[in-house]
Amino acid sequence: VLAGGVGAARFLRGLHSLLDPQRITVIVNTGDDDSFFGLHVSPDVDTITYTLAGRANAEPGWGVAGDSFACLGSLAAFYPETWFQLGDRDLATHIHRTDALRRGQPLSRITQRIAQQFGIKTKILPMSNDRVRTIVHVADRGALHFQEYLVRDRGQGRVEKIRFTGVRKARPAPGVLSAITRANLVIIPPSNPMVSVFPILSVRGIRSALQKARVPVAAVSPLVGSKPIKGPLHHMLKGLGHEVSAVGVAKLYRGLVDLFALDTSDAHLAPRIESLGMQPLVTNIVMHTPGHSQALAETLLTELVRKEKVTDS
Ligand code: FO1
Repeated sequence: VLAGGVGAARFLRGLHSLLDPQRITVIVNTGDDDSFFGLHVSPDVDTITYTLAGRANAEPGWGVAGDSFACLGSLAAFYPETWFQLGDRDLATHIHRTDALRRGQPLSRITQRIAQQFGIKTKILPMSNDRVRTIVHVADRGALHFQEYLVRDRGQGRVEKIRFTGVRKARPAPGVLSAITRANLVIIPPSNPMVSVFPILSVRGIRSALQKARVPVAAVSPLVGSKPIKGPLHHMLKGLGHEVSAVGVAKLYRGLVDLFALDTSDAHLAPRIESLGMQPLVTNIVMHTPGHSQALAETLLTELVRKEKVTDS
């Protein structure tokens, strides 16, 4: 599974209830990692970890359920900017991660240890141990770190360009390429393609490993109608000249994805998905409850296994 944050985490929660968790490997975007108060925060990795551990906030989906914010309140005395809501329990994760990084441990090993600590059997791999940062160029505001764009500025402004600094030199984390090569199926859950999935695909060797793997690849639309389930994807698609619909997203995955799931309310777009060379799968993609997550994962798995059999024969 190639994962961004909340959408991917909710999908994984469903997949977890259907498969042996040890058979699942998640390759997670680290382009939106950032540093706050000298601490290394990996929002997507943590969202997946907390969700799979059953410890995530139900809404908005990130952070630890029931967390308090006493430390952040006290930090406000020393730092002018405390717009990134880091809870007390969440901070323990960042303190440990930062400490271990300073001792020279790779992010992948630290991520695995944190996952173990949370009782998770699924392998969670950061896309790379090397530093990659998503930079969003916004009209009149210039180049912003992803969290500044998304959280501080609430995704406002016209997006002119998106860059992943460091990605050319970044190597996939140990286990990433072999997970793709050995996979039976690859799934891209409903995540923002431009800032959650493309950073992963831009790391050297990952896209080509996927293309060579010859296993069915499925993606789920992160849009329902012209609205994202979460986040500012519609502004990004529009700003960069793409169609703001499931078709616009599917086009970004052309040549990579075999099966594209789109919402029942977008059923009329299915023929256009088909003309891109992908099999459309019309289903309910909005995951309000664990039941929805399981139903979506089950529908996708059933269809993918069928494809796998067709490909094998
Ligand atoms: N998203 C917000 O909209 N506001 C926040 O204050 C915020 C804090 C935060 C803290 C820890 C964490 O792991 C994630 C957090 N997020 C917050 C979510 C996150 O930054 C984004 O949703 C992802 O980067 C996008 O995948």
